[in-house]
Amino acid sequence: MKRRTFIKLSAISAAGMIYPLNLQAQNDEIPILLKPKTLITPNEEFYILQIGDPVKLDVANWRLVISGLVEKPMPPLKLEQIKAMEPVETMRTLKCIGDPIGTEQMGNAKWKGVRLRDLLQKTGVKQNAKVAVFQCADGYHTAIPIEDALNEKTILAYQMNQQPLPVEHGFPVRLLNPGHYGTKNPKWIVNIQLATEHESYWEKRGWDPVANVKLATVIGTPSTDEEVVTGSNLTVSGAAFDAGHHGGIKKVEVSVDYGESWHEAEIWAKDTPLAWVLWKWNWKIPNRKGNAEIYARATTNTGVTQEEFGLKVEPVDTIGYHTVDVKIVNP
Ligand SMILES: Nc1nc2c(c(=O)[nH]1)N[C@H]1C(S)=C(S)[C@@H](COP(=O)(O)O)O[C@H]1N2
Ligand SMILES: [Mo]
Repeated sequence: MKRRTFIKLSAISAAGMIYPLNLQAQNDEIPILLKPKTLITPNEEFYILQIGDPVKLDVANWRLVISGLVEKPMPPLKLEQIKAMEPVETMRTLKCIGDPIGTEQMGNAKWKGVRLRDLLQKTGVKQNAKVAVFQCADGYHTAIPIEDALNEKTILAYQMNQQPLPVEHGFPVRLLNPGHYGTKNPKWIVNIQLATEHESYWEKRGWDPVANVKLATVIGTPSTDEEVVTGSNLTVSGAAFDAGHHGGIKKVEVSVDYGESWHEAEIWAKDTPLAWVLWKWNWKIPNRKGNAEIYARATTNTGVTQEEFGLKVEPVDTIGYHTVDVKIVNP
C-alpha cells in the first residue's frame, strides 16, 4: 500500500461517505476522492484534441462565411454580429470517438452561443442541400446532415464556462452538435457550406461518418492497479452518458463480483441528457487480500442496460462495461 493513498483513504472515512445530494448545486466540489469531481469541467482541465496545433485566430480579421446551396447569400459575418443574435446557454458533454468509454477524452461545460438554425434561416436552405460542411482554419473539415444543422439544439458556441471560447477549444466559434462525438463538433470554423455531399477528414481515414455517441459508463476512481485496503471504505465513482439517444441515464450500478450481483450507485450530479451524470458508490472492501475487478454499467430511461461487451440496440448502440482492476492489500 502506498502511504499517500492510505492517507487519502483515511481522510475519506473521516469526512464520511454521505454528502448532501444536491442536483441543483452546479459545481460544488465534493471534498472526497471522486473523479470527475465536479459536474462542470474547468476549462483548464478540459481535454484538447485536434489534427495539428491549435490555431490562434485574430477576431478583427475573422469572418464566418455561409455559402453553397443557400437561397440568399449573406455578407461574411463578424463575431460581434453573431453575438448580437439571440443567445442560448446550454450544458453539453463532449467526447472523443477514439475514447468511447471516456476515460480521458470527455468533458462537460456550460456553453453560450447561437442556434445554427437561426443563421441558416437568414440565408435560406436550397431544396437539394443535404449536408452542412464546416471548413476550419487548421485544415479540418467535417459535414453533418442538413436536418442536424437545422436541429434547434445545434449551437455555434462562442463562450465556454463564462469565458470567451479558449483558443484550444476553437475560438472564435465551434460547433456543438448534440448526440455526436467530437469529430462532428468542429473548432475554428471559417466557412459553412451547404452541399449535396461531402467526405470529411476522418471519414477519408476510415472513421464512422455518423459518429453517434454510444451509451457508456466510466469508472473514474479508483484507477487501474490501485492498491486498496482490506476492510476499508472506498468511494467508487465516475460518469455515465448516453448523449440523449436513450432518454438519458436512469441508474448506474457497480459490481465487484464479476457481474454476479449489482449495487445501485448514487447519481449525485446531473443536468439534461446532453450532459453526463456523475455517480458514486461506497464499497466496503472485503477482509481478504488479492485481486478484485470493478465493473460499472448504466440503464437508460428507455430501459436499455449496458451488457458486458456492448449491445447493438436502437436507436444507438452501447459500449461494454468499463472494468478496473485493483489490488486489495493489508494496511
Ligand atoms: N478544427 C478542428 N476541429 C475539431 C478537431 C480538429 O482536429 N480540428 N477535432 C475534433 C475532435 S476529434 C474532438 S474529440 C474535439 C475535441 O474538442 P476539444 O479539444 O475542445 O475538447 O474537437 C473536434 N473538432
Ligand atoms: Mo475526437
